[in-house]
Amino acid sequence: MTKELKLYINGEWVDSSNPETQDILNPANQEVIAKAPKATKEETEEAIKAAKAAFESGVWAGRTPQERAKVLLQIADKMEENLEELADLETMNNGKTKREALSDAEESVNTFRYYAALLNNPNGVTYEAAEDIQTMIVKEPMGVAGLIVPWNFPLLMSVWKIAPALATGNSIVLKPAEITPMTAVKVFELIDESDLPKGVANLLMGSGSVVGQTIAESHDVDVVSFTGSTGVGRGIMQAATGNLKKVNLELGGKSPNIIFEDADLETAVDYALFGIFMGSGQVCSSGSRVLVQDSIYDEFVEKYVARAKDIKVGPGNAEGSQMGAIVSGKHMESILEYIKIGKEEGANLALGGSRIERNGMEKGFFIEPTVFTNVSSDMRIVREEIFGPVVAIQRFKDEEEAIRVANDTEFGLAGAVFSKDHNKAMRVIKKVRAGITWVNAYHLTNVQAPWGGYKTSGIGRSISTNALEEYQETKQININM
Ligand code: TAP
Repeated sequence: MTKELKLYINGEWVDSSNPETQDILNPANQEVIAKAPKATKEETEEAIKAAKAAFESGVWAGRTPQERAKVLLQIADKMEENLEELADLETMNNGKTKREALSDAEESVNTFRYYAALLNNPNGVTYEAAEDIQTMIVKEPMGVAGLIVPWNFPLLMSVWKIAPALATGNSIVLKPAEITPMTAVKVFELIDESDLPKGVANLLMGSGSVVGQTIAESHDVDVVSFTGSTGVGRGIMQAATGNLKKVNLELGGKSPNIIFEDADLETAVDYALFGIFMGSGQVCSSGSRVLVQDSIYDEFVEKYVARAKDIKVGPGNAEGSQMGAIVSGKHMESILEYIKIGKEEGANLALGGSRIERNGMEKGFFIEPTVFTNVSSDMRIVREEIFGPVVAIQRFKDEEEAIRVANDTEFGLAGAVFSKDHNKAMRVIKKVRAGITWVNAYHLTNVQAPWGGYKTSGIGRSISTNALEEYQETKQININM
């Protein structure tokens, strides 16, 4: 039976007054797995009001850090008990492989535990400002945090926002992407079973233009944390000007992966494949531009294409699938359009390029791992974020050209360098204008390290201790002793 989802407002599961619903699909076979409500502007305002009332009452913000940590750990434990279900829901709704979904679920549990542990730390500093004057600098919650999440990591991106926002004592209103609400609903079911007071956490399903926009514009929302496209991020920043709310943006990328001739070739090929084909390339930090030094270009491409050909594409829950479905038919069409553009621009299609409609994938949204070679920096497939399993492999002559080409982009999210020469690798990675970088690796990340981008890839940082600041005010208290 198709599950009918509900909104979670002020600690209650409620139906929307809007009779229109959104079919939630499994992108591996287009089966309808649930029907989601489309919250109205009024319902969004109601959820914000509930969050504000909960904040002002002090039921959460007024609790000691240890009490808040206890609730975060409860949620983490409940998620761990439901790890398989969370991963299955993510695979079913997003299309990613079960292995990827399990890793996201485990990292989500770690994230709640990490922020619970941080609550043991001192909350500020004091110093002698002048004779008889003691100054305290303290951190305080901001109030209501609006959390807007994309469809590519529905669970992990939700938790990356929920955990630090709650840890710091805020109330929250979360909006998942319209097409991928399943794991967010499950997390809220677990939150509902925890000791989090009513009204502190609210969940709204609905469109970006209604629910998301209302959150971004609301004068009762004090901070908005958004992950998604650069275009929508710009709109959110404009909408936030009404009450000058704090804005945290995690946006798109077109990240360079620089392979020098002295790199360990097997390692470089491995990570350059993982860098783009993980999550079917629907990852903001994907290494979608691979830059390879002239002298090893042909050998690299030969090995790379041979390995990419062997990637097993299939439904995320099928045994042995290494690359899952594209999240929706609409997004699949957009990726196929970019592949067409690449061919028209004169890039060489070395592998893939088509939708897969065989071996049980007839009804799903699957695209072959796609490799373009002999590309140049002016091509749209090199400049624009495709957000799919499409990689462009470019040549460079020397270190100077590698850095110039790597930074020739409006984005600055991620980047990597492959070389056995430690000094060279460090010299180059420091010049890559991006917030998340690797040397001789790709995509490895952990909750302790701040996540976010330079240039149009965003403002602020997620996870790590940096994320606490995104949800906090800073106050000085000067005491005349
Ligand atoms: P978007 O279309 O930007 O959607 C992201 C979220 O914003 C969704 O919940 C969406 O709701 C909502 N939204 C849409 N219009 C809005 C508006 N006017 N006001 C407020 N909210 C609005 O992105 P996407 O297609 O879901 O995700 C793909 C993009 O996100 C890629 O460009 C990718 O690079 C980026 N991304 C970046 C990161 C990081 S960490 N930097 C992580 C993941 C994704 P609906 O679903 O209802 O439209």
